[in-house]
Order: sequence, then structure tokens, then C-alpha cells
Amino acid sequence: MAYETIIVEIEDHIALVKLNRPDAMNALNTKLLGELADALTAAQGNDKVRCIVLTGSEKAFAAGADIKMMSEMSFTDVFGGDLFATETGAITRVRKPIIAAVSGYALGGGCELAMMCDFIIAADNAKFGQPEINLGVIAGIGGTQRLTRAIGKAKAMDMNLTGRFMDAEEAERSGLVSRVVPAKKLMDEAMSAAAKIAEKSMISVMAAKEAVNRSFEVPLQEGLLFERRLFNSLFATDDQTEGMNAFLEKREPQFRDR
Ligand code: CO8
Repeated sequence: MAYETIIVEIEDHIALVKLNRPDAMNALNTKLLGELADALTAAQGNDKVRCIVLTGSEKAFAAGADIKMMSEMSFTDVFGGDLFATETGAITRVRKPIIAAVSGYALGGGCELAMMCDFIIAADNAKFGQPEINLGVIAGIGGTQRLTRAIGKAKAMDMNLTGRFMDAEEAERSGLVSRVVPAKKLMDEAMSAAAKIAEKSMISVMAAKEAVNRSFEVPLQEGLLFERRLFNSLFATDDQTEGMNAFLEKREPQFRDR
């Protein structure tokens, strides 16, 4: 399918999805998020895809929800239409891993979109923020929830109440991003992380993603039980036998996703 606001390339089992609204710093509108949800859902259903990398431009991952679009909306529009709920729901239902490769601004909905991914690799020029407070609103797709879980109350409050930006170094120190690399190396780093993941058994990759995400939803004992049962169930797969045999035979495993 041809998209207008994103570019999708699939190569070597990795779907590279690039946000592409250069005139608006990749601001998120209904069209872009709809296309993104569609592309990620298609990647989930495509057997050739084993990992997804989501990125923007060098200058901006995404500078937030489209302020021009929102300025023309009423309460009835956003509440009645449940703005972005369907699209973000679809994005967070993708079971294959999604790495956010962030260069430049990841602000408002842009920071929230990056946090919907499984982990964030940041360029050293990345800037994160929840500046919605400057517009007379607040974060609406995870900036008060996922950010708080990622970096704790003190910094999340600071970001949400002052609207200040956090640079890549502080974002890594705070636990928002997993790695920081020089801007020129961002895509190499993200693609090689994706390639590493693509080598694994998809069954255990999806199980690991599901188990980590479960930790945000349930009490510890429930989460531990969920993890243990998933671990147990992986012993029903050929890939568990192959993975352990390959280790003992000192060779690379040949996973077959079953
Ligand atoms: N929406 C629309 N257009 C944007 C946005 C945006 N969020 N950000 C930048 N642009 C546009 C600018 O209007 C400008 O367009 P033009 O050239 O036509 O005037 C172009 O991109 C370039 O921007 P600047 O000239 O401002 O570039 P600078 O380098 O001077 O500044 C900044 C870059 C700092 C990124 C600046 O553009 C900025 O502050 N942008 C807005 C950031 C922001 O406030 N983001 C939060 C938006 S609100 C939000 O995300 C809510 C999400 C939750 C939705 C919940 C639904 C339930």
C-alpha cells in the first residue's frame, strides 16, 4: 500500500518505518497515525518481518501532535471522536518488537509515540519533552503515564509541568532511552539491534515483549507467575530444543519459529 505520510522499507527481515511530514517536523495527525497503525499491523502479519524500526528525520522524530489540526477541533471532536485512541491502540497491540530510533525533537505526542515502542535508541542530538502545558493542555497519549513509569515521578512532573526538554544524555541517565549514539551512527545502531533481534526465535521474542509489558499492568506476584508460565510453555517449542542443543554442540542455533 502506498502511504503519504510515512515510508516503509522491508529488507533483511526488518521493517524500517520512517515518519515523513518534513514540512511539519513529522507532526502527528490522524492521517499519519492511521497510516502508521496500518503499516505496523501489516508488519505484524508479514512473516518476512521479524523486527520493526520506527524513525523520523535527522531534525525531528516527531514534534508532537499537529497543533494546526488540533486548533480547529472542539471538545466534541476530540472526545466524541476519541482522538488518536484507535490508532494508538493498534500500534500498542503489535506483538513484534519495535525499536524507536530518535534523532532531533521527540516532543509531546512524538515523545509518547517513541515510548509506545519497545525501546528507544537516541542520537546525541535528541531532545525529549512534554510541552503540551505551554498550549493549555496536557499530554494525552502516555506522557503522564508511560513517562512516569520510565523516569519516575520527580522528572516526569518536572517535564509535564515546566514543559522543558531533556537532552539525550539526561534521557539515558533517567532510563527513558536504552542507548545514545552519535547522530551519524543512529540508523546503523538501530538496524544492527534489529538484526540481532531478528536472529532469535520469534516465539521467544514475542513472549519476552509480552512478559516485560505485563510488568506494567499487574502486581509483582502475578507478573512473576505470568513470566514463569510463559517460560514453561516455551519448552513446548522446537526452538527451545534447538537453542539448547546448539549451545551444547557449540554451534549457532537455527530457529524456525515453532
Ligand atoms: N504541529 C504542527 N506543526 C508543527 C509542529 C506541531 N507539533 N511542530 C512544528 N511544526 C511546524 C511549524 O509550525 C513550522 O511550520 P511552518 O514552517 O509552516 O511555520 C515547521 O514545523 C518548523 O517548525 P519551527 O519553525 O517552529 O522550527 P524550530 O526549529 O524553530 O522549532 C520546535 C522546533 C522546538 C520543535 C518547535 O516547532 C515547537 O516547539 N513545536 C511544537 C512542539 C509542541 O508543542 N509539541 C506538543 C504538541 S501537543 C501534543 O503533542 C499532544 C499529544 C497528545 C494528543 C492526545 C490525543 C488524545
